[in-house]
Amino acid sequence: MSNVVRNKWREEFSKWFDDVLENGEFYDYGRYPIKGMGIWMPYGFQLRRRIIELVRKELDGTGHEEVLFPLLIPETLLRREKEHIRGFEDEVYWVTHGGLDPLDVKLALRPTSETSITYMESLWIKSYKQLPKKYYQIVSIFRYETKSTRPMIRLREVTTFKEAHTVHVSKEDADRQVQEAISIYKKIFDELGIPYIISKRPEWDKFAGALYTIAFDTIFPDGRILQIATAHNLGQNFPKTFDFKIQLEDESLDYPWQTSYGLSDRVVASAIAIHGDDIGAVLPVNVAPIQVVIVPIPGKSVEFKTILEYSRKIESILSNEGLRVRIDDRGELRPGAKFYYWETKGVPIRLEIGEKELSNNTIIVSRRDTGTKTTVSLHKLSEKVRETMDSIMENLSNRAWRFLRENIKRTSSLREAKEYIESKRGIVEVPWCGDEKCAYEMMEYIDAKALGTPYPEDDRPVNEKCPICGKEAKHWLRIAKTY
Ligand code: P5A
Ligand code: ZN
Repeated sequence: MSNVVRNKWREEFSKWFDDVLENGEFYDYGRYPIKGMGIWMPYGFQLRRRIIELVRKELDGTGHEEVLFPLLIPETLLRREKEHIRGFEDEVYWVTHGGLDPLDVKLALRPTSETSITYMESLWIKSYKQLPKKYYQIVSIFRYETKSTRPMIRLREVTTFKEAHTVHVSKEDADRQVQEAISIYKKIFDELGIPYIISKRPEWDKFAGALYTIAFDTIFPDGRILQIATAHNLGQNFPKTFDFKIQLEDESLDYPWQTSYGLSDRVVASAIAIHGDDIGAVLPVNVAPIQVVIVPIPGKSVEFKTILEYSRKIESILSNEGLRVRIDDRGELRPGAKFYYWETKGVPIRLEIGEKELSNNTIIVSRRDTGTKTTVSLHKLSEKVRETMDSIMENLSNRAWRFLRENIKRTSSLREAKEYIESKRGIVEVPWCGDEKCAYEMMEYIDAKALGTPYPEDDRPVNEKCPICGKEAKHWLRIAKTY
């Protein structure tokens, strides 16, 4: 179609993303008069809702209980854990007044909920018998982000913040919980065909107040890396500051161990961005608000009404099977314009029905991902649609995983690493002694950010020297241009 720019998806990705959110009517961003805050429009809201349903299903199915905490956190609670507040100090929005009255205690719009949840847990949980405890909530959080804001990707109001918070008797249990979080996130991302690499974040980049942080990163079409989820072992840090002790099996008292893990609107952004093409989005089939669109095509020798009737019959067959189907019966639009409209929105399957199909009792099935068209007879339609849905999902996932794998380069030459990042972005893995200073020098030279080291840890020796200090390397350090 006319306004398709070649390679726009990869080469002008930011523009592509803004245009798709707007033209696809997903999300209105940049017009609301507060930076970093956007509006979920009906179509985008449906996509978001289905992704949330998927997240809920996985969490509910693994013994997590959904809760809802207040948006406001008193300053006194937020300041208890010192590392935590140091990490968030310059990102907190404060409520200072109620009407005209200044408040005695300032209230924070939660930037995350470790402090408020731990406070209440300290009142609820008294014994090892109540553990493990796994809570989660899906809420808005507020962070006064200083890096440049972007729709869904770096928000100041994160509207789809899923935060899980768990409590355990021992460090080992908390470690195991981090493993469970990882396997839950793998499942969710696999269902969406979103590829990922898992890294242990370096000490200087772990979550404020955590013992360690494990992160999921994905690659965007422009080769930049986006953190799409994190899981933290929080140790006993928060319980210690809230005097939160539990009775153990041997009747002694001790602080419990915690984890937290989260994901956000970034997952919706990834579902839209990663599988797209120069025309627009291509949505993962299982969360697409509309999975099949039917476009009746006017013919010369039959009335449009008759084609429409045949289309409605097909619609009811498919929707009776639980598929999300829509007929585009708008009279004023030409078929080509309708095709383009639904392509931008990423509808995975289009059925085209004209006079020829009507007289032969057939349907044209067109795939959004490959553009392939197949004619099938009516009695084979359901089967064909199901099969095509599976095949699209598999293709999207394979394509995305291939792109991620093709954009990771292991090299012991810093110059090669720098050239790689400059020419195609992606991720480089360089030998590293483990010293923070060496990592900073490498990041500065390559002009990119350290994601951390591969997780789970690779037992095989690196057998390379740190290119900065010349000492034996302990790890491969991943470095990339990030969002
Ligand atoms: C884990 C959940 C936490 O806040 N507390 C509760 C822990 N971790 S985190 O890494 O800081 O955030 C979790 C994930 O949320 C996404 N995210 C954002 N998405 C959009 N805009 C933002 N400003 C933003 N900040 C964080 C990231 O995917 C992050 O991994
Ligand atoms: Zn070194």
